[in-house]
Amino acid sequence: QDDGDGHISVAVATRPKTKRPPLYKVLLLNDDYTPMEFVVHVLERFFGMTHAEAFEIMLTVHKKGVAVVGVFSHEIAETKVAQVMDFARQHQHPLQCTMEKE
Ligand code: NFA
Repeated sequence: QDDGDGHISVAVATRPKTKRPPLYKVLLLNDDYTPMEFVVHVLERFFGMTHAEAFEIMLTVHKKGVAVVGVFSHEIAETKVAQVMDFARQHQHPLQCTMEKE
């Protein structure tokens, strides 16, 4: 279309994109020393799992080496990781918790 000044304009359809914040997986890693009951307690306390859920996820970590224990915003994921790492250190267990972008 001629805009009147001799230039040609081309209409390009755009979709209004609503950007959602990225989500982060919180991962629990297996080790040879942290007691199973301690891991179950961590999952109940910091991730709101029932005892049965916590036991199941603990066994998955124990058998497979790692499992996703939750998916959160960056800030919540960082807080969960810090809470688990602090709690493990306080009890002198080598339990490791990390996060990664989904
Ligand atoms: N592997 C640990 C043990 O046999 C249990 C464990 C499970 C540790 C999940 C860390 C994470 N005591």
